[in-house]
Amino acid sequence: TVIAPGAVHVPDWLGAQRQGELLAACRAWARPPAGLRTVRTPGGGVMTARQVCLGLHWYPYGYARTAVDGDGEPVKPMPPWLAALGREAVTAAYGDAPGAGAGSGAAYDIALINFYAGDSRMGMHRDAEERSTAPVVSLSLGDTCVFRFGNTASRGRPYQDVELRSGDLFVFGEASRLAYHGVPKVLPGTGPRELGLTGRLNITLRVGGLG
Ligand code: MD5
Ligand code: FE
Repeated sequence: TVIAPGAVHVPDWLGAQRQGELLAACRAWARPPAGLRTVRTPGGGVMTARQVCLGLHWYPYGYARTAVDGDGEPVKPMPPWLAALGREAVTAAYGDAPGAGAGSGAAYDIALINFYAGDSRMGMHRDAEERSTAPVVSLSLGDTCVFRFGNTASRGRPYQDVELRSGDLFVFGEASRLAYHGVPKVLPGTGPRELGLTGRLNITLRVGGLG
């Protein structure tokens, strides 16, 4: 479903087996060193979603090679299979016409994994720390959330609220790459029972273009 130019939602893209495999990998990445951490914001607040990074470590507002606001250890590498999943996702969303959603064609080299407990939220923001214009690939596991997809001018209206469920793919590229967005609500207890996850995980795959 095309939500806006360049913003494509593909419900139920990951089947049960691939969801289980991705969750198991996320649990391994969440362990120290450079594991799951609480992100502190420059204003002295904390993000309610906890995060672990692969490839490069995101912090407000940049990227680093070590967990600068965590334990200081080197960030875990981006596995080639996850980079390949990013390419596959872009093709699933945009088709394989030459140049479709292309960006530079560079490899997906950053993954940000956000864990949302039942009361976690993410305020409206845009993702502008990457130097590449390649689409951001978003994969959801566990509980359903309300995802708020806004506009490029401000945090406010107009926006559209879309429910993202376990296994859903969302690709943000082209005119939607710099849109404001957030997660106003997680719907506890709505994930697939057999997955065995309490809460929600979101995995975003990105091309840094940061050398
Ligand atoms: C989430 N994560 O559900 C979302 C999904 C983040 C974040 O927002 O920064 O980790 S990714 C949503 C996204 C990414 C890039 C561009 C746009 C949306 N967009 O243009 O709307 O945890
Ligand atoms: Fe974001």
